[in-house]
Amino acid sequence: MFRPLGNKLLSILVGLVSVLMTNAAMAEYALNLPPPVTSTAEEILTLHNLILLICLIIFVLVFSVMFYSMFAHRKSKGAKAASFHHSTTLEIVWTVIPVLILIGMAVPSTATLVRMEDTTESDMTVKVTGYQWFWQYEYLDDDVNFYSKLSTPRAQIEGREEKGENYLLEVDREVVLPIGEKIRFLFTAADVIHAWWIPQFGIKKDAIPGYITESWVRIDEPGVYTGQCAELCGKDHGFMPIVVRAVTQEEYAQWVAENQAPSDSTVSSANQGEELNAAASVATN
Ligand SMILES: [Cu+2]
Repeated sequence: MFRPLGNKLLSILVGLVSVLMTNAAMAEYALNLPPPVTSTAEEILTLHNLILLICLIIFVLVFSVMFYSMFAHRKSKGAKAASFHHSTTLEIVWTVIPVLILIGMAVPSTATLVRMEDTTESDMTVKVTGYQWFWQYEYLDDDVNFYSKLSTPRAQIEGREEKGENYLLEVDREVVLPIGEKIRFLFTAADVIHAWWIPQFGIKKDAIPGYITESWVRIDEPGVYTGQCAELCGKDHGFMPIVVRAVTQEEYAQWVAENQAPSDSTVSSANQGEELNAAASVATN
């Protein structure tokens, strides 16, 4: 009676496994976090692994005891339930052990959080403003200022053309940053709340109108890193990607020279930069 159902289940399972095992599917799904390229992202990955391991150990211990108890003390073997009501020792044990585990998790997590918030002694500052639905980048020390918008062709989005390799993760102007420098970001928004998120940097920070939030990175490896707005900000929320190109310091200096604003606007944006720096230090104090 159960044979046909069993066979059906088996074939569904085999089908699922074979779909998951194809190279195309394997390429799209990754089990772990993306490879970290900053010390913050590295620490987050380490924490993630550590806490997952602690959870796994607890899971195995609790379920082993549970299944063993259910099997060894089953009714058919004549097991009788104990009838005690109160055990101070037991209550202390099952309170103290979880507290110790939580402290063990809180100490490294707090240390990482504190390091993530420490934007002091940065080498340069970039102000990021979120708009519906693009980003503005102002390099406050280097007088570079531009907007960065999605460059995926409309035809790909509407399905009239085949989707490209970097579909929805490509922009007209990339954010160029030097490796090895401590880069401080100031985030704000001009309309609604957005969030600047690059998984490989370990940064996800809200950009809030009328308010400035801060973060920082020190990128280890040259490369192109992508991210997206991570705060539902309206109909094109999924169409305001972030693309950062991390380059050597020499290449960065060259890029700055090529992209610096013409001298007539230098004064106004320099003043703006100072005001923002002052505003940010007020916000953090
Ligand atoms: Cu947004």
